[in-house]
Amino acid sequence: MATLKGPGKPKTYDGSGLRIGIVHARWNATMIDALLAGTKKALADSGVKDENIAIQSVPGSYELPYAVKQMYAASQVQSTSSGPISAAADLLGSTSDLASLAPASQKPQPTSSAPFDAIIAIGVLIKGETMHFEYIADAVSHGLMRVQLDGNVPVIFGLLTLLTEEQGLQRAGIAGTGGDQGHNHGTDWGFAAVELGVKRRGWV
Ligand code: DLZ
Repeated sequence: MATLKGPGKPKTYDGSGLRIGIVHARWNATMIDALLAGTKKALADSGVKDENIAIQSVPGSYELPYAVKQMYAASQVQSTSSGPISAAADLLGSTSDLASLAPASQKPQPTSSAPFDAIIAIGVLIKGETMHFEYIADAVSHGLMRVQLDGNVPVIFGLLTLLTEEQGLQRAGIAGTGGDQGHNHGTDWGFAAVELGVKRRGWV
């Protein structure tokens, strides 16, 4: 049955030749972890190779636009240099990936040396008692849009802007309203990244 909301039944795109970047904030870690898992599952289901997914973390959502911009720039440098070391990880310092602690020679190497085909920015903002939420939500939304248009790279908007924690649990697929699990929006973001990454290589 067709649903009113959401992107509809995902058409399958072949992500096996794509390189995808993910930057996630660490605030509201329970939801972030679930959203990240949903995103990675959709990428894997689309055929994106594990070694062609680079993951970085930043403290909070406010840092997402800058991190996406730097990560993409680093992947462009990497694609024009012969060095196998992850330029993105070097630039930002990976915090979320144990593999980054390994010497460069032991790190999983990407099978593609092209710049990222799409980058997914993931954050969870929960409204508090001040105007903080409004300022950050607005700044991050505009910042991410700017990065994708100025940088000419698809940036997937994985920012949940929530009025309550319950809304986040539903949207992270942790706990729904009717005793169900809700819907993990991370899967939508993963599929969106693959679709845009594939289409970016040829719109007509
Ligand atoms: C400071 C702050 C607050 C109050 N709430 C959130 C939040 O709900 N989600 C989130 O991702 N980040 C939050 N932050 C942190 C800011 O995004 C940012 O990391 C700091 O202000 C430092 O720039």
